[in-house]
Amino acid sequence: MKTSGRLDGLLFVLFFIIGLIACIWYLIRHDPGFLPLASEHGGFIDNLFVVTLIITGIVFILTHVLLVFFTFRYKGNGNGEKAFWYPDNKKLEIIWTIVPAVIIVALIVWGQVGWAKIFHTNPPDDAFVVEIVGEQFAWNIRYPGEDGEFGRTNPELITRTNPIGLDRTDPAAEDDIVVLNELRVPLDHPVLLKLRSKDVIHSVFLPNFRVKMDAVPGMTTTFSFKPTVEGEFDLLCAELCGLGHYRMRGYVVVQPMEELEVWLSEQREMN
Ligand SMILES: [Cu+2]
Repeated sequence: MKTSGRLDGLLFVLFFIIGLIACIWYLIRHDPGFLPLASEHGGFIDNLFVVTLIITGIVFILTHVLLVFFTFRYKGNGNGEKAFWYPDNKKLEIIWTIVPAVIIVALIVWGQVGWAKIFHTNPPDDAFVVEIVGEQFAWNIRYPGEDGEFGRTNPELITRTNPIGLDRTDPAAEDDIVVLNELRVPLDHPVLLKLRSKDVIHSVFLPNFRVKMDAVPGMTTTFSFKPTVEGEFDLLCAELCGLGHYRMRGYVVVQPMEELEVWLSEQREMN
């Protein structure tokens, strides 16, 4: 069995090198980048992802190169060698504990500070407010209308034509506009999303805007962001919410406020 140890080692090195090349080739072929960015805060999230990927990538490659090197360098030759007993090295252990700890804490603090800015900062009073009510398997999008106020809803009033159970006897509900799967938001203007769900947990996912937030039955969750690119984008559900989850898909239209107001008044006439 003299040669088998050597063969195993060579196979391992070969496996490692082929695997590494395959990973790099895959990354180059399939653009690992994010979808085009269309929101103000998204740049921070992208940077955080990229920096984390670079740091963990360097550590990944370094540790694996060392792993292969040591296995190869100190392999047995079948001559009955005894392993060298190396119980501990305080200095080395302190270094490899403190260095990763500092890097990880720095990443976490950076992430937390940025996230607090995105999530725990109150949106301005003139933010464009939209309500999204998830259901299996669609998004009901409600605009508050001219009064800027959402009217009362009542689950008992839910019908095919009144998917969120809007109580039209409430004066605030009179000008509310409810559309299906069509989220329109103004360009370069803060948007506040109010999310609810009629049945199970859904997750509002706007990949281009780096927005993802659960819509939970019985409560209202929020997310505010500022769209910075005009166009049409995806509105997806990121929570496996049932058999039709895959088709729970809407779209987002970002357009200048004036155009959006024209569209809203058209919808008001139809509603
Ligand atoms: Cu869903």
